[in-house]
Amino acid sequence: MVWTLAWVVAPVIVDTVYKGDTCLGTAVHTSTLGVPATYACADVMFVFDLTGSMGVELSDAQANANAIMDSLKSSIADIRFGVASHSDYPAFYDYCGYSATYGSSGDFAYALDRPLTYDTSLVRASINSLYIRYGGDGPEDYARVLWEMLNDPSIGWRTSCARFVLFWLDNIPHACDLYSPSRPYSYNTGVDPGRDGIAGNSDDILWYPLLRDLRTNGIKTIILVSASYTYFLPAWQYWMGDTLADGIATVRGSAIARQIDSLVGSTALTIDTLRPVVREAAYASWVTFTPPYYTGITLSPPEDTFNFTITFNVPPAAPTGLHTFHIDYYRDAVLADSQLVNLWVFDCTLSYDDPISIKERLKEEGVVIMGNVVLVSDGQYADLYSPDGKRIARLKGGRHELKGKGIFFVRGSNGKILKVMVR
Ligand SMILES: [Ca+2]
Ligand SMILES: [Ca+2]
Repeated sequence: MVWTLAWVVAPVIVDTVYKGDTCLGTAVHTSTLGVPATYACADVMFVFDLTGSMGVELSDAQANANAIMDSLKSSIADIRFGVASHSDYPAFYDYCGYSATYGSSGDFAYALDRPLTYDTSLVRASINSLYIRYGGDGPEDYARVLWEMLNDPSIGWRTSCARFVLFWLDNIPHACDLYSPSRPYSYNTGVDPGRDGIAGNSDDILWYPLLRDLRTNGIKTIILVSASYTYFLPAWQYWMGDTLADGIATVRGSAIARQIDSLVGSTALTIDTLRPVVREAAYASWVTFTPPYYTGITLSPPEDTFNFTITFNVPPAAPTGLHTFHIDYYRDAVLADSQLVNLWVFDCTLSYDDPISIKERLKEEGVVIMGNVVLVSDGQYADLYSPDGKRIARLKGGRHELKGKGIFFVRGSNGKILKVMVR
């Protein structure tokens, strides 16, 4: 893959491990990860509240859509944009201590107007096609819209690029847990009934768990609060602090492009967690990372490096032979880079590296190794591998000379694997 948000110095680890307790059952490596304080790659969703009070903000965003996209493109080489919009559920609700008509006919809870694309003319056309609806009561279904950013597969987020939601709005969300006297900015705004539109069942959306999920899924949410409703700005800054993103009062006119570019760029300096993960679950217990992750990172431009000590500990029951798996490095839930691991596992036999012992043992299996010469019995064969697991040759009955110094692996026709060092 192309390195984007971080890169490992050594993309391939090769080692051998003798399984079991009496032999050395571990191998230790150090992995260095370089993390730039900029984004090479990003997906950006523009999201618009289309309720009645948003007319000025929408026309301003429509007039400046090209400038906003051009400015972000100048900062991030590989960037795609998409569009979503909403007003509110077109229904009356009476639940968790609040009752109101949320929206009327013509209102809607969520629409994906344009999945993520490189084609900025399509994105601009989608933004220009939006028009103002109604929205009923003051609060709107922002929780539902942000929930869809996590759950609508048609958006098309890439796994290895930074993810942004830029949300133009001017009010506060419906959510039963928004009324929480133990927290600041407690409001009683009723239920967000979720996709089924029915209050009081399991798909209702809660606000604070949603913020946590946005954070753990690496979706950075930047709220552009209408310049006419800035008294909601402190609440949004408090809430979005939970997602490691921000809320800001919208600047009207062409300056909005620079404002957004600056906000997006500044988020590249902070990382919630930088974490290695073994991709293949079956190998997760073989690998220990020290530290397990880094957290609360503030990068110093242009980049910082982070080291992980990787310990491979092979269980006694592991099959002998070559084991191939991957270590993925995640920068706030975005796959930043990967490492290929080729681990050769041997039976736990003391003095296995002793050439005489190897010779005796191999002799039983139809293969004899003497220095750089491999003798294979008639009717038998042995496969010769390089340390990274590539099969170099199949050695049939007869005498074979290994060319070049280094480590080779020989797999006999009975499946036994032995390490050969040619000096
Ligand atoms: Ca409403
Ligand atoms: Ca529901």
